[in-house]
Amino acid sequence: MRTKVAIIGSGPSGLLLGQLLTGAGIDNVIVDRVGRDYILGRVRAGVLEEGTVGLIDQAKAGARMHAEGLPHEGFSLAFDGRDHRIDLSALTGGKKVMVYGQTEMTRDLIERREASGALTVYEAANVLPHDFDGLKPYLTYEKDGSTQRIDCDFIAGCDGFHGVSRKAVPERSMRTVEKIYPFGWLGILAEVPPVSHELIYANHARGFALCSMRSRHRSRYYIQCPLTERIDDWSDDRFWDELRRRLPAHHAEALLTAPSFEKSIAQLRSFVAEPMRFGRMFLVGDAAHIVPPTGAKGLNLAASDVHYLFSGLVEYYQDCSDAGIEVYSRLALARVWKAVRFSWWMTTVMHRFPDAGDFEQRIQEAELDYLTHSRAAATALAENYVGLSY
Ligand code: RFL
Ligand code: PHB
Repeated sequence: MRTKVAIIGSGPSGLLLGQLLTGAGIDNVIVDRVGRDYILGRVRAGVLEEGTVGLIDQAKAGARMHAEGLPHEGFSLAFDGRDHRIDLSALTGGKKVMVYGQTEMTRDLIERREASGALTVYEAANVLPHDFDGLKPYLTYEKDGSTQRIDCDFIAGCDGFHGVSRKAVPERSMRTVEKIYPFGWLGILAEVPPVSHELIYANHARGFALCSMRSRHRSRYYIQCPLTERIDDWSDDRFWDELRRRLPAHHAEALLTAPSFEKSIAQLRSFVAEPMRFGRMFLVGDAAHIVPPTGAKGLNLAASDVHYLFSGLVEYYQDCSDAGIEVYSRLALARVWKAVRFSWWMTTVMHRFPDAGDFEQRIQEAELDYLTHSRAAATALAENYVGLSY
């Protein structure tokens, strides 16, 4: 088989890139190691920046998102027993974020792809990129007992943090930077109206908590937990009790509960691999970088990478110019590092660190006080939360 762009991974970055390329007449094939149902069963991000919304529209997959997604103009920072609202729109000249689940966005993109007739190979084992240093890269994978080969002009490694594309790069050609945080997030989904119509990021002596949502009748809640915690030790009742303790009293009293239908623990990590281009292979999204979820940036960074790469590939095919491809890594990384900084900062401000002493604790309190009393400080938070421009 031959295509122009072979995409490894059918997550948000692979699907978004694939749909934009298809729309521009640039043929592409997506190969994923898991199946369609598995991909649609993953519960992850929930907050989309306007730039991400614009790219989904450009991929012609935005109709349901605009009908069912919830535009949010602010969120609450809860501490000292009360809410402190961050008015995103007032602080950023009218910008908003869209609360719409990654699972739904993925479903919309998959359906668009199926309607366009572009090929996705699911359940492909042993996917491997080859010869991306030269002019004729190709992918191999195993399916139905035989080895298949896709020849292409470019490979897009959209295969997430545990994928093969980054691992295929010789160590000497790549620099990686990593920070692991000393706690995780225990998250649940439940079919109940959210406790508040806006997100609540709570800093409490017992640890961080986040009240988010997927719709007006489906809630997504998280609590900070030690890394040693086991999911089986967390009954729904224990989770709800702990969440209530970390929220201001009026929210704790209003909290509606129901049996959870998803429960998982996520580790928090900052990670960047540099550069993001190796000859004719590009790393995109979580394959190149991970941020802790506190700033809601992971999926949005995957989208901004796609924006830069798509522009470069269009320039290559339509204007016969390498210029956009040459600058992909530099442009993407400049934005990535600002989001890494913001996610680290918001994680540091909102969580209780097990090794924090009195000094760190008092600095955190001063930071929260400053954020909620200085328009300049709140503006910096809001500008980053709604997403820096591309
Ligand atoms: P994905 O989504 O991991 O998709 C990668 C795809 O590649 C496939 N794959 C392979 N295919 C072939 N061969 C292999 N060897 C392969 N290895 C993997 C996988 O099956 C999969 O289909 O990466 P992508 O597309 O770069 O998208 C990144 C986002 O998924 C991620 O950044 C976000 O989910 C992060 N994130 C959040 N981001 C936000 O912007 N806002 C949020 O509110 C937000 N909340 C979150 C989050 C991530 C979380 N977890 C669990 C990681 C909340 C959580 C709890
Ligand atoms: C979510 O809804 O899953 C979510 C929202 C905001 C975050 C992280 C996760 O910062």
